[in-house]
Amino acid sequence: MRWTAATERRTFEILPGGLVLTSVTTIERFIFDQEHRYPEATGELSNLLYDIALAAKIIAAAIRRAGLVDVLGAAGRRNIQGEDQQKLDVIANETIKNCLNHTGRVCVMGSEEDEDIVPVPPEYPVGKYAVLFDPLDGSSNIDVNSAVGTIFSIYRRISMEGRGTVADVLQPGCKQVAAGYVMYGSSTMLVYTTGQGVHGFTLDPTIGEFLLSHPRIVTPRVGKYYSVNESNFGRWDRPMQVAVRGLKGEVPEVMQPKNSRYIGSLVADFHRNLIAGGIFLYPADNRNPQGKLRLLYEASPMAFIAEQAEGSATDGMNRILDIIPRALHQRTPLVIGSRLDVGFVADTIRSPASARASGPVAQPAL
Ligand code: AHM
Ligand code: MG
Repeated sequence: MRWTAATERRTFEILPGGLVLTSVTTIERFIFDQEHRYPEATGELSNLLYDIALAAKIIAAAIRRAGLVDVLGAAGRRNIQGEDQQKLDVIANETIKNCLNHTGRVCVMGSEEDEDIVPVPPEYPVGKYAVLFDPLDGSSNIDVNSAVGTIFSIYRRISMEGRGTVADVLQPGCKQVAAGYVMYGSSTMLVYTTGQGVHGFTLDPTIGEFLLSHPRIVTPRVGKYYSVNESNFGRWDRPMQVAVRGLKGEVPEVMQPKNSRYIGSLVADFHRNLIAGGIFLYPADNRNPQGKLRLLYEASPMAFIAEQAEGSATDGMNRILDIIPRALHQRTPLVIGSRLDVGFVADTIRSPASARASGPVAQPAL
């Protein structure tokens, strides 16, 4: 007996030997179909996204074998942030640069792991896009086999010709033409937006392709989770403390109490909240007065994805996508996720009553 079930994403056939997948939507086909809705599209952005997907597959393969080959641990050098680079940070960074630098689609790159902008080598042609990335975010999780991710952000160049310049990467997030992340978790997922909704793909390791698994992701308006490093509670200003106490249930008539979930890996924390609903916070504190996370290759791409999924993102005062960057490695406070939850935190920290509020300023005893 043969039976066929077609869904938007794939076609199955039940044959006497079992279920067989006979048609799927690969990331290549999906990107191609989306871009070809626009007659003026040249296909360059599609190909650039596909280059990034290729880099993601190479990085995923390295991570999968991390415990078996000598790629765990420190690389013995520090990046621009003064952080010890892990070997996989270096591998991921080189992989992405090598996948992008020769294609003629990119004019300049910027990476968390490189102090200055990364030019396209002189022997290769340049193209119209500037790409920023955090090659392996949350890399402190690598050695304990927890989820890590790659984050990327794409702008159209603003310089007129030649190799790209720093001005091409210092653009506000609202100018992004695409952004996304790859999560190397229990499965590898690539989630991206080009401003036409957010779409997720899961890497099928048996065929080595990203297949459409989460079309048109919309995040719940109110979430179940809040994600923040609460060991910093005593270092936040009082309005932020009041806001987080509100998320925990101190004002149940205004804010539904939430569960806490924090991995310490932005991609994984953000992804869980995107799907299940929730809010991620990395506020400024008295050790990191500008916050910890980087605007251009962490906050802005995630903010573009959040807004496209009907969520929102703020630094507490400003929409993340409106911030004009001044430096490649600029930091920003970040509050991102379900729209009403982000609104609650923004309203609370702007409220004069929060600055006057009583209650513990230091971390409450458990
Ligand atoms: P990284 O870019 O050096 O990996 O740091 C960014 C990571 C984020 O993934 C995560 O949200 C945050 O740092 C966790 O910081 P903390 O350990 O202070 O909670
Ligand atoms: Mg990072």
